[in-house]
Amino acid sequence: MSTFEGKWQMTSSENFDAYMKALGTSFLVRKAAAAATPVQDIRCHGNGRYTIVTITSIKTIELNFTLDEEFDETTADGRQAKSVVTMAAPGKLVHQQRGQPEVIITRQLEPDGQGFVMTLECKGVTCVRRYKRM
Ligand code: DKA
Repeated sequence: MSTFEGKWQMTSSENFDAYMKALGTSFLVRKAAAAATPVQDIRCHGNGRYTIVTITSIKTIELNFTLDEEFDETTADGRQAKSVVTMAAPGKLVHQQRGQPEVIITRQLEPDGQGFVMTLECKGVTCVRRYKRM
């Protein structure tokens, strides 16, 4: 069965600057973030526990969570959020950041399990980033 477990390299990004503007991210951080080509290292520990490490040349962000359980998150751009991640369907992880503003991040596995599409939504602005298994 295909899972999110593994290392993934970003291969494309659409509308990231507009998404970061909707978040309220400063010009300098937007420029630095736009230049990054992240690798995501996703580990599934069982019983719904996950670690997602996003590695860029600017910073490394580690997220630890259990599906369906709210946790305190400091986001990549420094916002504080009450977050929850659910497996909305097989191969579909939905990450809600409840805060100001509200953000929904969806990771949808491709049918062959060799990539996923990450969709980030804030204030009606949608950014799409594609990742391939390394
Ligand atoms: C993603 O995982 C979206 C988040 C990328 C963050 C990049 C670094 C931001 C530094 C402020 O593709």
